[in-house]
Amino acid sequence: MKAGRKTISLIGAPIEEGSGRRGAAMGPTALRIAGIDTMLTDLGYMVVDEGDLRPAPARDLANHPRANNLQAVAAFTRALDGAVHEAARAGRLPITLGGDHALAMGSVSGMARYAAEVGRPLFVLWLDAHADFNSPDTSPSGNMHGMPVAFFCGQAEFAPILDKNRPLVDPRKVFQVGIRSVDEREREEIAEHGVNVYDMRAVDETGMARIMHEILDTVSHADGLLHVSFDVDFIDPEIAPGVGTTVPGGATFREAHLIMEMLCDSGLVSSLDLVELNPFLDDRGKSARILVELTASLFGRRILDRPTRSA
Ligand code: 4U7
Ligand code: MN
Ligand code: MN
Ligand code: MN
Repeated sequence: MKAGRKTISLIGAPIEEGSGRRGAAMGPTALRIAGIDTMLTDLGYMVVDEGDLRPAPARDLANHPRANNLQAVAAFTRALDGAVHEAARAGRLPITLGGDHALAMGSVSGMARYAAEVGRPLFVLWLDAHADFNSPDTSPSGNMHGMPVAFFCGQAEFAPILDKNRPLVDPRKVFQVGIRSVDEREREEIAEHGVNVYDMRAVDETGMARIMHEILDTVSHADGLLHVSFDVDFIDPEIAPGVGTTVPGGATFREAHLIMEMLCDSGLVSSLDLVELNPFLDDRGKSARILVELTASLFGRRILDRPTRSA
């Protein structure tokens, strides 16, 4: 990522139907207003803004009593699976601008297909307060933004949203960091399937640097691709309030930046989701701006490169 002039695709996914409330559909617009494209251009990247996705209507699917708005979620999943796969195949690095976290059903599935084609294992770094490993069977809410990890690991095959024979992600190649809210049955599923969870206690006890070294070493030794899925609620809500599912005790500003800086140095990141931003709940664009700042660190901005500005 550091070398050369890499091209980045910005893919807007204005989905909010996975979240059970309104507002996340304004996320892509807020990220653009916060300057995500010019920030990347200033860092030397070629940026192709593909605009907002048009969902591919999924009228073939019946409604599901325990998977709210299944048709709408499936429509975005299908469109995003295609768009992300296409961008990666064309040699561009896809950044999906969300949109609620159900969109990771599509973005990660698209990358899993790409990884299978190039013969490299796909790893997922899941930065979130939640594990998002529910299925319609286990979910207390029925909201699909709590199900994407189970979906791309093949553990939530309740409707033909994507091809059953698509490449799945091995749950042992999923690393979750920042976790502090897991449902009872979700907890059992995670343990059963071997998802790697670094909860907030692990962050406190071990420290973010050591955790990230461990994860990056594993990906690097396997010559893997690394998809990063960043849920705003990973950060403490006092810092980033623009999100519908706040959980206290989240990552600090510096912990989040350190992750991004270490990811940048690793050169392993193949794709990124920025999700769950709800501008309707935000405080004067604060959370959108933080997401753009964090993305800048991921793509090479250094503290010592930054102009000093007054607030
Ligand atoms: B997010 C929840 F019950 N687990 O399934 C559920 F607590 O993408 C929350 O991480 C899911 O923000 C949160 O509804 C989904 C709930
Ligand atoms: Mn999430
Ligand atoms: Mn979350
Ligand atoms: Mn299971």
